[in-house]
Amino acid sequence: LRETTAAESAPTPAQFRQAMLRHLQYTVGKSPQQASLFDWRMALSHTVRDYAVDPWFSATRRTWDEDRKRVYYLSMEFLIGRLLEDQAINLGLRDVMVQVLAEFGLSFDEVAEGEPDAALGNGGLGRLAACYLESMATMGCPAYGYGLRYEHGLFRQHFENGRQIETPENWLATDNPWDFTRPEAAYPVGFGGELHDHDGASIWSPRSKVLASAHDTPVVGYGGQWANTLRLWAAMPSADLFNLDRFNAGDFAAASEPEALARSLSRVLYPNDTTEGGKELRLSQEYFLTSASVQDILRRYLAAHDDLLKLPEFVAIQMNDTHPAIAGPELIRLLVDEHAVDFDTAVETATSVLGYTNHTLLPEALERWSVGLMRKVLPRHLQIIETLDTQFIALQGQAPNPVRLISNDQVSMGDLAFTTSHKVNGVSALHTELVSQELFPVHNELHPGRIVNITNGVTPRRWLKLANPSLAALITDTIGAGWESDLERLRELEPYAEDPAFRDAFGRSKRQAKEHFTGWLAAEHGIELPAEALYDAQVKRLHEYKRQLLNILWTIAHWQRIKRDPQANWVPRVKIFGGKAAPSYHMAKLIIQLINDVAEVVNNDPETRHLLRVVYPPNYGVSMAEKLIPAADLSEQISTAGMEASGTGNMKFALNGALTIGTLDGANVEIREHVGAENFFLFGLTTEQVGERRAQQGHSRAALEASQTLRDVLQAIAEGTFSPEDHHRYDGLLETMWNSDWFLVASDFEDYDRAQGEVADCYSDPEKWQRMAILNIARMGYFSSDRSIREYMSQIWDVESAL
Ligand code: DL6
Repeated sequence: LRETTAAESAPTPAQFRQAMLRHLQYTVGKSPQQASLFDWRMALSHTVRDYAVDPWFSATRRTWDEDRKRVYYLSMEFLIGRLLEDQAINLGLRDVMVQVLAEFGLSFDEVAEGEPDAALGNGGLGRLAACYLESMATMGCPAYGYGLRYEHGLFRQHFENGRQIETPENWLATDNPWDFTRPEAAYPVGFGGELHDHDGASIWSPRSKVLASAHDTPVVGYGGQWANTLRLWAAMPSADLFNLDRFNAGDFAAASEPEALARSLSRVLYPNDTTEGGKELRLSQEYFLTSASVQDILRRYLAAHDDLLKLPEFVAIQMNDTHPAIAGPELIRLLVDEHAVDFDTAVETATSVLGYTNHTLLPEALERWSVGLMRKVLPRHLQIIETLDTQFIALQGQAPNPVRLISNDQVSMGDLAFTTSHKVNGVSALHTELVSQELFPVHNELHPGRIVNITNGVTPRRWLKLANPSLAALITDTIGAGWESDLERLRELEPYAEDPAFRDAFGRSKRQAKEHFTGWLAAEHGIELPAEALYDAQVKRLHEYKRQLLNILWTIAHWQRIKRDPQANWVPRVKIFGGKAAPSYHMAKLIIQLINDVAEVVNNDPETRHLLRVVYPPNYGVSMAEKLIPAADLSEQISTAGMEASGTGNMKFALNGALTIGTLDGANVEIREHVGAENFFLFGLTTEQVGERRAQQGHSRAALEASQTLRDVLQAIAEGTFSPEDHHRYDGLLETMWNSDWFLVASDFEDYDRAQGEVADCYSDPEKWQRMAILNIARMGYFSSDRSIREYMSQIWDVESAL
């Protein structure tokens, strides 16, 4: 039905052409003869955006008219990538757009390639937020995404002598055609200052105020029936921030100081996804996002209602990790200080409205702010947290060592988020289990049922239909259209795993995806790759727990084996790596350098280069992923069990017909259950075994002593085989391998090697491989973000679809 609707309202090529030429002339100010690719992209984007406005208006109008409950998704990160093709697909405009451009001798790919990625996120958490926004619009869930409009998104990465170098990203350097600026939606956000007591009430007088100003992007659902808003806040210097007296006295720098501070709030995305840096600025950014959003939410609610106690009937706020966890105290503050609600009622109301998604168990990523910093930046909020802490301790009765929101002079944002939420969710079944048992056991006992699991998902529009047009076309030809918004329908492909003609067609589509990727790789990076090899990919942020190290050590072992017996029947492999390391994460950067050093040696070895290549295209991001993931045969999901909360790359690869080699970690567990254990290459210690192994003294040395293969690898590194100019480059890394190995690379190496052997055997039997790949695709329907959003709507937000 939705597709029919989009198709019915889709313009004819002549109408689209006219609309685009109009924008070219009147918005961009160019004629077709003078227009550059940039000009065409601007005209095209404005044209597509126009078609988004009608569903956007009608969705907004209906939500007001029907007085619907709205969802507000607060996230410090939205890793959106490019929007042009995504919006065009959802509006049913892709074909007409491609056709009209061709009439002007333009290729859509060429025009689209100029669009910068909106890289307002670090990795999984931010990309998940982008998938969820798109799915909320597709499901007709009235929603706003709230984030920050960073001037500089995630840094650009390039390599110099194999080392990661970071430079600023500049996505707003040219016009952003998707933005609607809303100067009228602006809120003051206060920082610092003093508390005064007035008749027993606390009055906060902030030291400075910064204006948050809204920029809106319509997010259209698939089929174009519904659209929501992504509202990003930019920090604006307001008139009262500028010190005219100082300026007049000639002290220009001091006069602009508050203005500079304001600007820095939305200037950069923190490039760490595990540790926080620049503490004061980071906390201020989090509060800036949260306060502006909560003020906006209350303003919208009060425009149609007057009873603030009914807020939970009309408002659901989801906190994406602890980054916006100050939302609880902020909402309580606004209710108590500005709307005269009593404290306990305010707490109850806030808790009924808020939900918290936990995305990590890593202690270094669980935010804690020092009490001193909190007092300096947010004194009134600290006071509220202290009261919440007292209440929480009381709730624990006579417990000798109660859990506290404030301990060791630090505020634990995870504990705060938990106590101010009516639901807390983990992002995969295993992760949720660990959240309940290990992270929040006391909370869980006090509030049984508050913790729920909602396994992550990915949007099939971007990650299959857009990214992999040849496979998407094959699926539509085979089972008909409609799977895009009903992904369980992929099950209908199952019988085709036995059909030789379908398997051949699948093989051709994979080859096309490989050619698309390698064509881009050659044009962009001058790297040529053989198309017939097994493409074995690990793309994700660099982190020790994700174990890119295990992968590259195995690659060295594989190279050594080929060299020992070059005539054996080797399966040609391309090892593909992609991902960025946090700039201050030394070990992760060293692993990047090792991968690049190994690539240098292996790729230049005439004896092996037809059998093994290592490639690491720099600056991995959403648009590279869209080309790379469809081309992969093998997906590396090899984290130490118990450490990856879910993963979503694992879902994108399997949905595109890559087989997974992986541990029982995060959503791998559920992927394996869905696709079938026989269609998944499992290896490694389980979460429980990881705990036991770590407790064993000398486990790293013992594991190395048991593996001649791994010792040979480490020996080659130690001898400087990959760093002839600096034999000591990897001393630190080798020392870790021998003496600590917290991430159990050595312990899992032999089993990983066995599983990689199975991969090679299986790939040598194309019929078998293709059958397994097709069954993976057919059984991945569960991992659509539409399913995740349906679960959030029913289990957490209590909101109905408007469709
Ligand atoms: O839930 C999205 C994504 C998971 O798939 C990854 O497993 C997890 O590592 C990631 N978590 C973060 C945590 N950052 N912080 N804080 O990015 O979330």
